[in-house]
Amino acid sequence: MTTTLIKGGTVVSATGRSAADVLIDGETIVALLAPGQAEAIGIAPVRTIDATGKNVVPGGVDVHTHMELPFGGTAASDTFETGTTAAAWGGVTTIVDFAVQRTGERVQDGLAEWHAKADGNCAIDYGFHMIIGGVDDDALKAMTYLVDNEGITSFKLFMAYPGVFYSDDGQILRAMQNAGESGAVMMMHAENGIAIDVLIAQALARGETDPKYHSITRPAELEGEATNRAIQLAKVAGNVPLYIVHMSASEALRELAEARHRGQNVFGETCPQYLYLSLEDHLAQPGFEGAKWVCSTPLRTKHEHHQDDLWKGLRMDELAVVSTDHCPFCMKEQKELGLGDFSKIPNGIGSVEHRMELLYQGVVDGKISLERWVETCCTTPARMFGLYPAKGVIAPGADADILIWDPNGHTSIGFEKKHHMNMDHSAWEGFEIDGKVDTVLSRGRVVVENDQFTGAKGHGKYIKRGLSQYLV
Ligand code: DUC
Ligand code: ZN
Ligand code: ZN
Repeated sequence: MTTTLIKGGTVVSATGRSAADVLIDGETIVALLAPGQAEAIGIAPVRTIDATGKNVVPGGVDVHTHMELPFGGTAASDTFETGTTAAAWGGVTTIVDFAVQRTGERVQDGLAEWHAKADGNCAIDYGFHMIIGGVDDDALKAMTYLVDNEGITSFKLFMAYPGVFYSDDGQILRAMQNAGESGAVMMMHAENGIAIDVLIAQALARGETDPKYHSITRPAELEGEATNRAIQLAKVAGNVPLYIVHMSASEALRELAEARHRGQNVFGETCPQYLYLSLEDHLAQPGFEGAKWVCSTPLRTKHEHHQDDLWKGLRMDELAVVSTDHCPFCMKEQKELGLGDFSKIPNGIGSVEHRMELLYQGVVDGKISLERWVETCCTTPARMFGLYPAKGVIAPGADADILIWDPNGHTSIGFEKKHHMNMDHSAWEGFEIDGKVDTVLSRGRVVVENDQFTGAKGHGKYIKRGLSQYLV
């Protein structure tokens, strides 16, 4: 077995920080030692990594990615190989991607398709949630089977995208009741897609075709309304655990916070794009540029304090998790499908590489604490989705998934700067981060060091997840 000692750093967890050396045996963390103790008790590691002046944190856990997702007549441009490699570059050591059951298809076939895409191709560990695009008796049975046998313990439904992924309220209720019985978490894309489709048709009829209309036709009220409806349905289904994905609007956050204060078992996730980007500064850029930032839920206006509310929600634990909803598309031949019609622009932004960096800037800017950075990006996502304590924590027995973060380093994000996702642009062009990914370990293997990727496709293993640790 190879022993590695990460020496001299500050180990940061969700609850505090301390000077400690981390001893790794093979793929596993075996001890946290007082500084210098390893030498004192005669441990001679094969490899020593000097982390002096650096933060030693759990590897990032991004529980919302879409590698190779077929969408809008094309497919997300990152493969499992390119996407997980980019994730590693960004200090992420686990992703949970969404396998898809399309309407009319068998759940197991959708899952098999995702395994075939990912198997042997991932640079870091991965799990799957399952999108249920057609809730019926067979799908409900399959959901229970997946929880019991396949390590898939969370299911995403859509209140948006009628005719594609959409579930009606009856289907949602049935799926939630099923999840209540099997112990699964229901994940919800909460936007009123039926009303949105009316607004889209009306906008196009008026000749409003630019990318900015993507946000204008998906108003914050319709995110708030759908969020409330999902919360009420989950309550009626028996206080089933509900996780609202990619929250962008104050209206929706208010519904979430009220339900949490009432004691309901509901959790929220936001993404870096909603914390930093806006309708005016990004989506409404001249010409077709704004297509880079077409995603759903959409970027919101900067004049209605959505971003401030989301940061506050993160501080106050109204929002539990930051993920990326990584769903990259190139401008050429992909986003371009929507030239002259914003509703045909494939929805998605590529961010899997930058979440740890962007949220760390929130620490520097005083928006969240260092510990909350670890909690929202590593520990809570791992606990929420049954990956803990193997993932999301630096503790004896945990997988040696570790990010050594240099708070004195600097990262310039941009297509010609730091950018490893399979895209022809960066949605984060020009972002400057006061900190830097220094070294990344995935199950004891160094996968990034000295600005080099040293991992390999096939190193990443499929993880059968357990039940959420937030069930009550
Ligand atoms: N939102 C996106 O932006 N892309 C993929 C699916 C989704 O819900
Ligand atoms: Zn979604
Ligand atoms: Zn998504």
